[in-house]
Amino acid sequence: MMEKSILLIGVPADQGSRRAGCLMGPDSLRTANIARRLSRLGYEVLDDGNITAAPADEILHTNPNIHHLADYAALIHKLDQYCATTLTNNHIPVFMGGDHCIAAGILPALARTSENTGQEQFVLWLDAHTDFQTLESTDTGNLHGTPVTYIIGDPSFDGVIPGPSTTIKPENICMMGIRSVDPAEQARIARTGIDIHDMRAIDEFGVAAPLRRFIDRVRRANGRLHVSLDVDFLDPDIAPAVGTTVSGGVSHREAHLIMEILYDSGLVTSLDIAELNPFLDVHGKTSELIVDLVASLFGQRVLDTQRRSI
Ligand code: Z70
Ligand code: MN
Ligand code: MN
Ligand code: MN
Repeated sequence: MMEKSILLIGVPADQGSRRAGCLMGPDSLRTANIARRLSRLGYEVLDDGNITAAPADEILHTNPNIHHLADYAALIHKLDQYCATTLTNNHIPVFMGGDHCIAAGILPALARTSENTGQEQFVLWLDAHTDFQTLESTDTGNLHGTPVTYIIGDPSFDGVIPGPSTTIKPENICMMGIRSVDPAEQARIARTGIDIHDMRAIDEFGVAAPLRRFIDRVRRANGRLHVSLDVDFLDPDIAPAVGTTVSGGVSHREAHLIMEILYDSGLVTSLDIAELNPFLDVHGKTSELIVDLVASLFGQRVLDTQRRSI
């Protein structure tokens, strides 16, 4: 997949939490020269500008904490339409968020495309959080905590907002970096077949072995692999530009290794970058780190002559 051109798409959405700033994410990544870094690796890089959904009248829900539900539905619809009309197999889409709500719009559309080509859609979810709240269980009411529930299909959305056109199979999702799970998320997660590697597992076994096992599953299934990168996956010391920092995150070296192994697999078909809040950054260092990681995902390496057997 990696010989194709890259399509950058900005999604400056920040209704998913009560902390403003993620809407600056796309422009911060552009300022950190994401396009130039990728073209230097030999890709044709196109920037399709930003996708926004018009503000919608609030939908009242029985859970009084929920806010911006109508905006969530509008964003999902807009992204779904965009993917259906614009994406082709000629480009690898790189969605620059925006908070993690964007995944709820992107993934059902990607899964539909995969279904059309007879392939399975897989997702590598890199995050401190499982984002496994439902409309009923969320106590913060922050919808960026719900996209995984939405994409696998959940009755709490039925009759409230339109559900995903195509669902993702829970067993096709692998999560890494997890270190903050709400009580309401625990029981539901245990019931799904999601492959979860929390920080305890990473400390014991590292990132390479579990990632390679997941990649093998994707390859055996002739799958398409989407990478969803929540900036809070990284340790806040190296990536402070997120609203919900959780200490004890993935290191600079572990993160690059993940990206390098993913590149070597040749299986990555799409990427989203979520939760980058440049308002909270220190001299742009988080945006620069993210661009550096994206470069590793697309083939940047330390030595030109590097050879590796997987
Ligand atoms: C918590 C909630 C969350 C991202 C924070 C946090 C959710 N589970 N997700 N940052 N990306 O509010 O539901
Ligand atoms: Mn997230
Ligand atoms: Mn998170
Ligand atoms: Mn596993």
